[in-house]
Amino acid sequence: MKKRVFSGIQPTGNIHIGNYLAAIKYWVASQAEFDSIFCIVDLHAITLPQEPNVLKSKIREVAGLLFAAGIDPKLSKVFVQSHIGAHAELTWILNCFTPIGWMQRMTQFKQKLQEQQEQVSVGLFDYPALMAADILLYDTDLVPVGEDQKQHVELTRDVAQRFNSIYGETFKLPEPLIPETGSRIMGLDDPTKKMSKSEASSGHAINLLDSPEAIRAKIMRATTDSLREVRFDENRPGIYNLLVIYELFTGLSRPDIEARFEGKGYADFKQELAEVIIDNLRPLQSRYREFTADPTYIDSLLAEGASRARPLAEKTLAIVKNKVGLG
Ligand code: ATP
Ligand code: LTN
Repeated sequence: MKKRVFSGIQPTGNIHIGNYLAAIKYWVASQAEFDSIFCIVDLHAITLPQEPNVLKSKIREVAGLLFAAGIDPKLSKVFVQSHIGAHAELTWILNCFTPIGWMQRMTQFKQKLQEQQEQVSVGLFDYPALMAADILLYDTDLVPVGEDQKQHVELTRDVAQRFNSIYGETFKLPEPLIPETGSRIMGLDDPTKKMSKSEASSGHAINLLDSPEAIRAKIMRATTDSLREVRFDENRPGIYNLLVIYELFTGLSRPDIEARFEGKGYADFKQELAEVIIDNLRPLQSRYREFTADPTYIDSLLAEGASRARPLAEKTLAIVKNKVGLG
């Protein structure tokens, strides 16, 4: 039996190289080894205000990007979260087994609370319970995510354990799968902040659909320091972040990379980094154009993904409802 992998991505903003290098790339690489399910989490997206038409088109865009990046719709199940009602239903049940204190400790919530000017919804607070439902519905073994999601996967384990201790073995306990390098790609304009889809500044992130000109401009403008040496040093977050991006796209070792730029300055390195990113994204961008030429094609792949995932989710939900005494 293959291990089950489950992960999710929000259809908000523009998918960036942080999402790609820490998550999507691994989803693609491990598809044959694992039984993989990937969810476009539109219910998570509406925890913050979204423009309805933009949200709808982003769902297709993210799906197109996943397929273009190499997710094979035959090998993996790819679907939209709101297409399977069991996600919202299990969330409600888990809510009733999750102490408020556990949720109040979530660092992502605390951070968003500070950033949001408008009123923060109950949905945003409850975000981790919905994520727990996503994961637990599918008897997930492994959850490949970036570092920022580790605490949410740990909460999922805690909720599952609590439910199991009351009702007997019901949920499998999932493990987060976080890459050693690149699990936290930083913003180009501010290397002390994680690269994020919701950051408005135009020089912040390299998006998977960025043009070569945009990529060159963003990399050349990326914040570094006043030193000159191109060397992996975590105390120099700007150049370190760019070097990690170079390392992940080229697959070269750190000593080889440092030797290659020995005696050269940041400008030389940045020019080469920009070309490396452009070359790596080019095939993905052209496959994206092919996939999205007919939007009904993406819709049909997503409908098929949901129809393959739904029976798994409904089976778990029925077991849970029965244990709790519902219906
Ligand atoms: P936002 O920052 O707007 O909340 P996001 O960029 O975190 O959005 P998600 O859809 O929430 O995007 O994340 C998809 C995947 O990408 C998750 O596994 C997440 O951990 C990972 N990820 C997001 N940002 C980074 C980053 N800067 N470095 C590495 N991985 C990241
Ligand atoms: N919260 C995640 C997206 C997400 C997810 C999941 C990831 C929703 N449900 C289940 C892994 C497993 C994020 O990336 N911000």
